[in-house]
Amino acid sequence: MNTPIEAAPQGSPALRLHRQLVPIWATGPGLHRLAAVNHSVIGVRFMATAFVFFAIGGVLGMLTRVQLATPDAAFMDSETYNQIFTMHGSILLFLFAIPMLEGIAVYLTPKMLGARDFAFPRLTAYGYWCYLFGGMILTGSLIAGVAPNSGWFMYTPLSSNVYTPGINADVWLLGVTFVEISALTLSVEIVVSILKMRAPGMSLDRMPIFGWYMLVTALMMVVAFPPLILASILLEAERAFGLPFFDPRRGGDPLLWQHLFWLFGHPDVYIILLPMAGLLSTMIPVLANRTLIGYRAIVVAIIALAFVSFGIWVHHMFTVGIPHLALAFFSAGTAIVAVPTAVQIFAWLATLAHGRPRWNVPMLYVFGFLFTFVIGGLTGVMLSIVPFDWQAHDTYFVVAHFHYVVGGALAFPLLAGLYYWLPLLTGRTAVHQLSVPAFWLVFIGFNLTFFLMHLTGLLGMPRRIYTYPGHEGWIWLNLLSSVGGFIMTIGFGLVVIDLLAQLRYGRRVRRDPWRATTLEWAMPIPPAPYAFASIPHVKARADCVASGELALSLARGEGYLGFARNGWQETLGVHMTSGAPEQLIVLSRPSYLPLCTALATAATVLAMLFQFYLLTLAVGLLVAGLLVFAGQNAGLARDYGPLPVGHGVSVPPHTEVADAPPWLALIFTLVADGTLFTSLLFGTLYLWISAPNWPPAAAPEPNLLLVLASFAALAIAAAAARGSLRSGAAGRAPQGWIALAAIALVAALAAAVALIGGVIPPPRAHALGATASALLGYVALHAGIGLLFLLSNLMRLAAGFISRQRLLDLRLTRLWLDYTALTGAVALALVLVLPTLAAILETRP
Ligand code: HAS
Ligand code: CU
Repeated sequence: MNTPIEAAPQGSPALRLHRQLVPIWATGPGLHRLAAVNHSVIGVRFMATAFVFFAIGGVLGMLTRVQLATPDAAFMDSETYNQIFTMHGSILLFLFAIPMLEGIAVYLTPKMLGARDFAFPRLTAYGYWCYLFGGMILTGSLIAGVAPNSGWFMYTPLSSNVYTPGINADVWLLGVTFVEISALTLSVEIVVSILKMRAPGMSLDRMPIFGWYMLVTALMMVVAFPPLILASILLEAERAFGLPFFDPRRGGDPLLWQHLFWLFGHPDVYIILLPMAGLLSTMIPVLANRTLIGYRAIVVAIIALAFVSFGIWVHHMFTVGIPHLALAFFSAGTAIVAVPTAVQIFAWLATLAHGRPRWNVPMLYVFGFLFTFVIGGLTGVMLSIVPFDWQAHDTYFVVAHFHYVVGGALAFPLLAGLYYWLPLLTGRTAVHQLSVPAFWLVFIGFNLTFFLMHLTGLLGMPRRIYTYPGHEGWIWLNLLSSVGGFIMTIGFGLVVIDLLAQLRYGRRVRRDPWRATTLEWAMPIPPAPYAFASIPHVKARADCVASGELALSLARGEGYLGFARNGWQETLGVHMTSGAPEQLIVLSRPSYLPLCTALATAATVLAMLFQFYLLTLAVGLLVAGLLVFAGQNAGLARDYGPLPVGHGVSVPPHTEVADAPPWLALIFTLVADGTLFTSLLFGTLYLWISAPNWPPAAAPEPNLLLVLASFAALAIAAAAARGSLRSGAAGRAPQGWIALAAIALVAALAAAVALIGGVIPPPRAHALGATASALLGYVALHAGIGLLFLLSNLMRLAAGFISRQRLLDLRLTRLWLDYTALTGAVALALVLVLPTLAAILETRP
């Protein structure tokens, strides 16, 4: 798939350039494939793996339909059913939906934006391996019969050790967190790549609409995943070490889990929707033969949607006992979310109405999407009305709602996209004999299965029951739902056969079969590993490009960077808003390190799962070591100054500019980290305000001296990092400052650990002690990571990667230590005042 079938004549400029670039960018054969970092390769792996998990999740769903087809069925027992429906939901949401959108983002975004690759190729590869191993751990548990069994939302106290004593829940908490951390790294990478790595001239308002969708989605991911990651860590700490965050007998609160979970869970549904809507907004104009109507309105709508979606999570909790005023607020907020969604629906309909639509297979799926999604959206608005939700909550009506929206928003656009973009991946167009019947089977099966669930739900059938008695009037509805499920499955089977037939027998195409207007078609297909032989200059909105003609000129090297230099994998970095060329980004080469680091990370997760904590520590340190090592030869070991990039433009390499990708990446990582920290503060204050059994019996007295010492040490470390940066900039040796920062960090770490040791009430006895030790643990962890930054600085100074012009490393360390000192101050202050806060409470039983 790496060799384009460009039949350029011998010695033509295009062929010569191709021959120069391929050895630089290609992934090696055989075992070298394990070292692949190229976005096309990793993107395809992500999507293919996600499809495998889709099949597994789908089979599990069918098993539940077999069990529920008839009343009092004995096909499986309740425990097996619990594992199967939990894994069905968890696999489809965490191992299919999110990774699939990551795969699409990785594969398509650079190509649509006119870049040669993503900003951190090795990180992409690491993210993929973590996803694969995390997915294997989760599905493996199913084979071992210890799969998670408390539902995809893992509600406490059901998932606490009292009710789920085995390792089932731990598998979920650790496995899903592992996969989420990989998703988080990718989301940071997506944001940075979209902001910095576009074709020159592509200002933000010239970005193809898909770029906007991915940017908003990735930003949402940066802030949506941390609450769930935190919740999982806290619950795992409760299960493994007895810290009672969710145990009401010891000052915890099971509802805290629900808040943190839905704080992630609700935005997550739009995180799934938006990339698919992005695909639709890209395809529909091409299929309708006219430009998208309402580009600006859509951009505004999705930004609004992103904001609103973080404020309405409580609609999943209308029945838990929320004050009336709050119910009204969250209900109104939820209903309002229909507006930005409607803006997009109407923009698509208008584009279709004003164009000359082609009625082909992708269009058939677009129709399938519109039909199902609108029904699902409308039932969503019904559920946003509190009195209705009180009736329908936890019934099959909700199951019908979310299958309509998820199926509508994910399955149909995805299949439309697959038929649309597969020629790009494979160089072949569809065969079509099977496509149309396959569509109708999926469509009819889908609606039969899920439409009837509205009725079963309104008749009162609850969710998550493994069987039901025969006299409730639910029998035929359930049977028909199951029949529908089989029809849909046969449909999906046909789709797979159809796509395989396309791979094998499809007609070969050389470029742009759709007369598309976005840049991913402005290259020979299938794409070469370097994507663009030279990088285009964008003069108008980048979804109005004559891709076919542009492709020829780019292949001849007439754009930017139409040459090979030093064997570097080069691409251009631009100003974030204006799109003016600003830096030459030199990307990292294929390496086995991502695979090794992911293996070590998986070992850490497994060691934790089986409670070998010393081993956990050892392999955890190995992961840290590998990460530091991986950073050792990143960047360039000497100063270059401005280098020519073509068209008379010269820009410095990214190592010599302020706004380099790693700098932005750290900023967005800290945004994610800060969200996690804020969630921890929220959790602490939430328990203080509303958990039962507060205040604790013991009167705690934090050690003021240690708290002050720890804070002072963090401040000294941050100041020393500034000193190190200043002397680096002045051309002096910063090693002394680095040593001072390290000593201060060790002192801060020691003080935080000592404070944890002395926490009263003991962390296991009451949530007050547990939250205090969690806050202190946060400080200690960040101080520890700060030490890794300093270590890396020393090693890279010695290896010549840091100079007066190349200060990125020292700036990154300064930023990290500033953040550590800032959050440390807040955390330490809270630990200090928590006991006083607790003391002012009335005793709550
Ligand atoms: Fe949802 C539960 C409300 C969209 C996914 N949703 C879920 C769950 C999932 C999910 C997975 O308020 C269950 C989780 C679990 O396991 O418990 N949802 C909404 C609303 C929208 C919505 C208002 N959901 C989605 C999307 C999803 C998704 C998108 C995945 C991709 N959802 C809820 C509520 C619950 C819920 C409650 C909790 C239920 C419970 O009790 O547990 C909106 O974003 C939908 C907007 C879209 C439209 C269609 C197009 C718009 C047009 C414009 C005209 C329409 C108007 C409205 C002006 C509305 C065509 C008129 C209103 C009428 C009713 C006629
Ligand atoms: Cu929701």
